[in-house]
Parts: sequence; structure tokens; C-alpha cells
Amino acid sequence: MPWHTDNNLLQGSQFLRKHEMQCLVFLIYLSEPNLSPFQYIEGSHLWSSKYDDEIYISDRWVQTHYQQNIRTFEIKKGDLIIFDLHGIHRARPFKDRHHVRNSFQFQVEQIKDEYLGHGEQNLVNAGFIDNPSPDLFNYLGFGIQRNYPVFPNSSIATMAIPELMKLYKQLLLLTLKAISNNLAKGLLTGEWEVSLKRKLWHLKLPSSNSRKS
Ligand SMILES: O=C(O)CCC(=O)C(=O)O
Ligand SMILES: [Fe+2]
Repeated sequence: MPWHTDNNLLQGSQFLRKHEMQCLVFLIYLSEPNLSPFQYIEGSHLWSSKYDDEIYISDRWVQTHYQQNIRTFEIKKGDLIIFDLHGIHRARPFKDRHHVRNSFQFQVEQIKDEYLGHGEQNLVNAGFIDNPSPDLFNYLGFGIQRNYPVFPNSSIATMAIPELMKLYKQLLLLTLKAISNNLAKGLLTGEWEVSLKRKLWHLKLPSSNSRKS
């Protein structure tokens, strides 16, 4: 991955330009070994805006001007890095084509009215919110418009073959279930369906009663 900053403003999924809003990036590595540790140019969050016209910064330029300032973080699985997204950083490139490296990353950004829609949608599991407050809801972005697509772009087209095979196996079973459900619905009248469901329900009852007693 080339050197870059993450203060990107998008239109749809197209890069528009860099923005000046404050933001922190949280990065957690989920796998080991890590052949491509995180690298950050110390202090670059203070001057990176001079290069806002560039989406990526060349390694040759960095090695020429800032080699002394490169910090490499050889962190372990489960460790957390928090950094200013205006800082120039990268995951150090690696050659092993079979190396897999998993990480979890999110950004917490300042919002401004003039950038309405800036940000990705937040997928929140409400079960984790045990102490709701207006501040927390604001932090999680409730009621705040976000227009960006999910990042990184993920779809069936980006899946690895073993995962794709697992998905198709699941789909095959669900498809067979859907076909049999639809066939049954087509063959049975509504009244028959209700009476069949009632019979099945009564068949199940004794075992659930015996569990209760
Ligand atoms: O995974 C890393 O070490 C850095 C990733 C990164 O900078 C990014 O995804 O924007
Ligand atoms: Fe980044």
C-alpha cells in the first residue's frame, strides 16, 4: 500500500479531494504474523496538507526527505494503533503473495454542515449499547446523514474461492428450502397450511412441557 493520508472527501465512491476536518483512525491487527507492519511519518499530520493535491505519496520521495522520521510499528495481534488521519502512513509492502493479514479499522471524524453526507454508514448492534445517552447517540452518528459506500469495497466479487464455496453451499441449502416452501404453499390451501402448522406445533408441545417441569 502506498504512503497516503485518509482525509478523503468522496462523491459517491469517487475521490473528490482532501478535507481539513479533525479525525482519529483506530487500527487493530487481528492476525499474526504480520509481514507488513504499519508505518507512520512522525509529525507529518502537521504539514501533510501541503500535498493535498496528491492522493498517494511516492516512496522515493519519502525515503529522500523523511527517512529519519519513519516509525514502524511491529505490533502483535490484538494491539491497537490510534493515529491522526492527516498523518502520512502506509502498511509496509510485502512480497509473499500468499500472506493474509486481517485488521479491523474505523475512523472517528469531526463533522461540519458544509460536508453533509460525509462518512460511511454505521452498522450498530443495539445489544452492545448498555448505557444510552444523547452524547453516545451523537458519537455513533444517529440522525446524521452519511452517503459513502462501505469501505473496503466488499461483495461476492471480492471473496476468496474457499469462502465463495462455503457461501454457495449455504445458498444451495437455502434455495432448496425456499423451493420446498414455495411448492408447499402452492399445493396447500391457506386453511390446510394453518391446520398443518397447528398439528406440528402440538407435536412439539410435550417435549417443551417436559423441559419446563
Ligand atoms: O493496515 C494498515 O497498516 C494501514 C491501513 C491503512 O492505512 C488504510 O487502510 O487506509
Ligand atoms: Fe490509511
